[in-house]
Amino acid sequence: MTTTQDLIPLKGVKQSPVEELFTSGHRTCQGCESALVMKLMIKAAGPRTIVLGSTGCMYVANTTYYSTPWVVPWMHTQLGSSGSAALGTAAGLKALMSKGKLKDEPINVIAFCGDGGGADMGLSAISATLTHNEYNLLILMYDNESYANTDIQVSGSSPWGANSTFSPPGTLHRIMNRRWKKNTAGMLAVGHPQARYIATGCASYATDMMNKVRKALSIGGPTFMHTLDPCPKGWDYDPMYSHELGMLAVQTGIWVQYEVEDGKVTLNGPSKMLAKGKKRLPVEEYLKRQGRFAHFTKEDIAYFQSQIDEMWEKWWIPGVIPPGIADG
Ligand SMILES: Cc1ncc(C[n+]2csc(CCOP(=O)(O)OP(=O)(O)O)c2C)c(N)n1
Ligand code: SF4
Ligand SMILES: [Mg+2]
Repeated sequence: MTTTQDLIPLKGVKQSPVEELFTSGHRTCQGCESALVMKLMIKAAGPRTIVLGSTGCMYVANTTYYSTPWVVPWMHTQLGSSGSAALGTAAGLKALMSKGKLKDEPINVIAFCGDGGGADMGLSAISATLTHNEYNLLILMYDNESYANTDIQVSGSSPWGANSTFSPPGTLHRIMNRRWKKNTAGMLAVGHPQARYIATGCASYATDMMNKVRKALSIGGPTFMHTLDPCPKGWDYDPMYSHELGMLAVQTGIWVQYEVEDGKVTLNGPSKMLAKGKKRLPVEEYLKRQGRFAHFTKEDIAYFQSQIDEMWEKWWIPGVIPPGIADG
């Protein structure tokens, strides 16, 4: 395996590099947390990085004709192809270096995808890539919980009951999306024992997120990260509350922060405190702040809360391994 960069962990936000590699020139919505994920991701990775991105808001709004915020080399790839694009690029670099056609140095390869592109359409390519442990790369799935770029259609990562253009509440059926959010990072961690690093993050906890990017790129082999990104347009709230909503997602226990390193699971930050017994905030605190849940009745909120309670009280590992897997 080729070597990786040794990206040291940041002790705090003050230690983060000043250099901006995702700058002006993008046209994402005001308050877009996915854009913040891009900014933090490349800040953590540094200039010797190639970024690949599948179709979605972070491609379309970031590469409007003749304008781009990317300072590093960047390439678009098809909606379901973040896995294959990352693998092909890492393999290409390795071949060029071994033939002496490119200077032999560690270059980070990051491919990002949205939840539509990663949790749904490109899942098989990501899975295949996570089995090729001879290549170094990171696939980062930024999850705004919808197919946002095509006007907020429901995805396998959308929350139960959320209003979307494909699941609008009606008089006959108030809850149109009856599927529970897919457990993408957990599924990939359990299914790919040779992948050395799989983690979840949220840009509201910037240092934690950046350190996870650094660890994913330094550890070697194919790695995966899943971030939860508040999206003012799709979630229907004032853009000034993005940061707060990310924190609420973690503090209510809806979103669990963890990393799986060489098969060992560790819960991080507030999620670790919740696992140790700190009181979770009521889920309603998070739901009532977003227009996509405005049609929820008291019963709907109670149902949502019961599912989160079950995840924290009955799952083998909250947010990662559901109950029943080892029963019997
Ligand atoms: C194969 C294919 N099908 C459909 C589309 C249309 N399309 C472009 S972006 C997009 C939404 C992608 O959603 P997601 O991956 O969650 O990224 P987001 O837009 O939310 O950032 C869709 C359906 C496409 N580009 N390619
Ligand atoms: S729709 Fe959501 S994800 Fe897309 S640019 Fe706007 S805030 Fe960002
Ligand atoms: Mg999306």
